Amino acid sequence: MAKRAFVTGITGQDGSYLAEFLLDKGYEVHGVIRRASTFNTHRIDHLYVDPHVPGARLFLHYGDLMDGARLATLLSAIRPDEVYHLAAQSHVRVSFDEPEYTAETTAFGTLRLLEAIRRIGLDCRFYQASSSEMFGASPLPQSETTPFHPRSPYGSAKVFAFWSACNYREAYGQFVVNGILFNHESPRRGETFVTRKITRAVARIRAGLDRYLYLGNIDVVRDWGYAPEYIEGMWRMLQADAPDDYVLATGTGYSVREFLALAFDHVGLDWERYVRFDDRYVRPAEIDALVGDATKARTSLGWEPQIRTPELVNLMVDADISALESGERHWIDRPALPGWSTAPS
Ligand code: NAP
Ligand code: G4F
Repeated sequence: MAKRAFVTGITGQDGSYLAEFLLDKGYEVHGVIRRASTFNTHRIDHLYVDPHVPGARLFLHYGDLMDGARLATLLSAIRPDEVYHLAAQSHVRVSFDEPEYTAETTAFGTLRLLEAIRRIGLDCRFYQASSSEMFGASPLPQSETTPFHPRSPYGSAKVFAFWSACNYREAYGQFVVNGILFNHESPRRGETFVTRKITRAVARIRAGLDRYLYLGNIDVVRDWGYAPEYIEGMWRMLQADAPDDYVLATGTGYSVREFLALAFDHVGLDWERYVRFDDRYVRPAEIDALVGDATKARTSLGWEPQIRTPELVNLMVDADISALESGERHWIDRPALPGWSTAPS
């Protein structure tokens, strides 16, 4: 019997790579999508097969983190072996504008799922998408034993979700893991996160379509890895003998300023001529630096990222240039990783 996975946030960056990964592994994949007046499935359209076609293994269901009854109905009907909970209001700057909505989705959304699983009596493994944002102002490098000091409504909501996950593991014996992931990026990254905003702007400025790129604080440091490698880490956490919490990170930090230099250098441009400051992108509270220590994931799960920030920058700039030149998004955009086939069927 194929394993059955339930994925929230399947239309996001991570959800789309995870769906590819699980389909490649032979899973039946059930994804939750939000009803919208426009199509929001562009990241997974290349994976979709009409469910009436024999052998289809990707199924999409309408649902929302705000609607606990719907989540319970879906879980009860699908009865997955593994739940990957990736959906969230995931933008830190937006969480300052919409703190209540962020808490409702990013914090209580996790609780709704955990409680639904408990009430149904479902025997499944649960992955919680925890975040390095929870460490906030804590000293570097940050590991599983570093105390949390969140600096945004998003970070606080993720701390609530983290402890809810631990609590359901301890109280009810559920197989629940927290993946504490540092920033991971790709050509599928949302266009308003800083890496993609930069690589997309490089492609447009190079083509003469834009003159300037407007940014906020460019002195902050982040540990940027390559999203498909982190997806494999999530899966490995759920295959372990016992549930636990793990940091995934590259262990290297670069400032936004350094990211800018790498990205513009890649096309032979001087970033200082094109970048302007706009205080609209400055946050009421900032995290100066996040750099992770993923020793536990390496020793316990055998997880080790291969792609570091400079290579990531190049692949993202190249993807944005090629998307602009062809007028198309390229969703089958990842180099082959060990154990992955090169293209989903
Ligand atoms: P993303 O691209 O922003 O995707 C978020 C997903 O959540 C989308 O599918 C979105 O649906 C869905 N979603 C948002 N609100 C929802 C709601 N109310 N009900 C149902 N679905 C909803 O995020 P990502 O980068 O893939 O990240 C995946 C998860 O990992 C998130 O929980 C994020 O907080 C966490 N995380 C990410 C990073 C990172 O660096 N990428 C690091 C640590 C943790 P739509 O497509 O309809 O908007
Ligand atoms: O790309 P960002 O918006 O990512 P941030 O805030 O680190 O959050 C991302 O990573 C977290 C993991 O640590 C995830 F949990 C979260 O869901 C998300 O995926 O901003 C990175 C840095 C920030 O310090 C920000 O202030 O870049 C700085 N920045 C400077 N100018 C900007 C901009 N960020 C954005 N988005 N846009 C700017 O114009």
